[in-house]
Amino acid sequence: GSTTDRIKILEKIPPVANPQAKDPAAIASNINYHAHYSPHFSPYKFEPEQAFYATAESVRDQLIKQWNDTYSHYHKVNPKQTYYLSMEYLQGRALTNAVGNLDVQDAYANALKQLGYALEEITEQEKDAALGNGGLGRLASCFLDSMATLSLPAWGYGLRYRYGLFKQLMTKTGQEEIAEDWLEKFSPWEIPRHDVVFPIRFFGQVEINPNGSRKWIGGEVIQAAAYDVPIPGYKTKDTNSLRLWEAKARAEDFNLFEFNDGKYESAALLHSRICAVLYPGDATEDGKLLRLKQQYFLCSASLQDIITRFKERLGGRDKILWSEFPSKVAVQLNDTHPTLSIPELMRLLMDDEGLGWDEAWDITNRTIAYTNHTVLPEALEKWSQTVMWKLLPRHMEIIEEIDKRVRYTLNLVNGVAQLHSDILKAELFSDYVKFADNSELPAEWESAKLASKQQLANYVLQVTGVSIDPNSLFDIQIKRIHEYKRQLMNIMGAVYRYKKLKEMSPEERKKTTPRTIMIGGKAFATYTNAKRIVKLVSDVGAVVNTDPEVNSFLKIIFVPNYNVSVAEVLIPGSELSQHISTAGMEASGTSNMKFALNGCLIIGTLDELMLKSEKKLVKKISLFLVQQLTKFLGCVKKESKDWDRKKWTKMSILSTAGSGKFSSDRTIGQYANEIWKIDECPLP
Ligand code: NBY
Repeated sequence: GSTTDRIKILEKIPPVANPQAKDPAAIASNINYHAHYSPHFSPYKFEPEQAFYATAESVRDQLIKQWNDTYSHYHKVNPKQTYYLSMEYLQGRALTNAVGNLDVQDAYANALKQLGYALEEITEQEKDAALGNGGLGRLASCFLDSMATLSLPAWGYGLRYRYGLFKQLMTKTGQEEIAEDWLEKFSPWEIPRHDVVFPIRFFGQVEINPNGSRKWIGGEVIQAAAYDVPIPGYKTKDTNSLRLWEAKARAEDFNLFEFNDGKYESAALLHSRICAVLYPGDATEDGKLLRLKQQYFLCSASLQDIITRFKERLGGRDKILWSEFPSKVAVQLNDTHPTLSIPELMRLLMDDEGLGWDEAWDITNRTIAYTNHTVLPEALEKWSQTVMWKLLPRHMEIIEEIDKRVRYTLNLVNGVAQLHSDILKAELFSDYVKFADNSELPAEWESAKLASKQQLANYVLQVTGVSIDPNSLFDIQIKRIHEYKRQLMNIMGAVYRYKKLKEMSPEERKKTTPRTIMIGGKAFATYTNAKRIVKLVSDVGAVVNTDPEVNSFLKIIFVPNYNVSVAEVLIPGSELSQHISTAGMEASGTSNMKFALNGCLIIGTLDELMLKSEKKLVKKISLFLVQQLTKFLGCVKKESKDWDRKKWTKMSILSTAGSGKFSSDRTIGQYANEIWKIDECPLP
């Protein structure tokens, strides 16, 4: 319909607030209510963008009650609660997830239809919240979903970056980065909590009180302000929170005299930039001081908030029993980035609450756990002592003391993979084999896969202009571009395939399985080799895809701007995916699990080095390439010879059936039992 048509429809539907609307007509009125009474745009506009915001606000209405109820319930029951601290969350889009979890998908689709829109057209309007880089950030977001789904009292804490991970634009010269302005208009999902503000100090010095206790004073103070994002669970009313901190300067911290004097870079203004941009991760060279400030900002704000809540929930008891703290609070650190939480909790307990070292250390030890995500030494963060002493003098005292006392007794560190996994045991599969051979399932399975491949083909056409054949084999590699992840080997394999096809006679070519190879991922902006790989893939594609002799047998696509919502189109449409990192380099990988769950077969590196639990890491990736390429091509050849639809379908069904273990619900259930020791706390 046209703009005027839609305005006419709106005029016929009374705008009604009704936040609990369930039937389509009432929901349409509620959407109209938001279009009218929470206006963010000029009146009489109801283009897809305005319709998205009005719909999202209507869905948020549905969430608010259960969100508030969940919070009050936790407050009343006062269960042990987990706090997941992460510098990164790759949330993607929230609308589809919210209507799905609220079980109002059909009602909203119907309501929007009455308003002249398809739900898909509206959900497409939402910008991805890309407050993360890759696997580590997406894992954090999956964990939040699972914590809510399992009715666990568990919140996330992160930073409200103004600009998330850059948007990848493909030009003639390869990748170009442009800022991803996810907050350009506003996010309908965040609620500023104007009552939740904590001071965060940087620099300054340590003062020794007459009684010998120490206090950190001076320096610069900035405010951390809370923004909450609702995290609805699947098939539950429990709605948890992701609390994102924003840096703010108070009027009294802002030196107007200096500013009038032409000193526009006043400390307060500089500080308010702490949350300006997500550290683009991965290669870890620069922006060190800002990054350290960001990390401390997250740790300090979150811990002050946690301690405040701990006190509030004691219900007016005036004596605080600090020994109870670890039975009310579990803190999980997502990799090294938030590890300043350890000295910060020590500082808060000793300097602000007056506890002694031993008691503070015992509490800290029993409260905080840490997950490691990498075996690459260069990805572990290091700070110079000079910088640390300058920025965080009191923390350095505490860190040195910890180092002196406990250097050899660290506990509670877990990784992200179970190496000796036994899930591939034949017995486990035996039950499923019956279904895989069942006469109806394979046909249904294939048609579902074909429908997803068709959607993926439409998407590829839309973003690259290249049309691909949904009946060809879809072979996909999507992840951050990194030498150790070996996209280079994959594209070399594709070149080899192309050369082989060129050598064949037309009859021979017809016997091969037509294949579409898709590679997508962002390269760190200053990582030259990674950017050259991106360019190579797109250049090889340009040659192959326009070669009339072979292009009905092989297409090579660089999928631009790989992110969560692009993954949601790519993964369901995949039949084969590449997980070919150099042995010993990948902590676990996570998209491999999503591919397997979606019935995709995966080619993976047999990590013999890790299996033999050898400590030596493979250092020189380039030396590997030729030798590994031969092996890789051997594997590729075997897999194309084996390619027969019936066999693929059976393997695909078995792959999905056998991958239940890789649900993040299982992971979080295990974290809850084994590490956090928290119980579910569902709304009655
Ligand atoms: O975490 C990934 C690992 O590479 C992958 O093997 C694992 O499965 C996944 C989940 O556990 N790590 C990852 O995504 N790391 C980063 O994105 C990252 C971000 C920032 C920095 C370093 C790494 N940094 O130094 O700032």
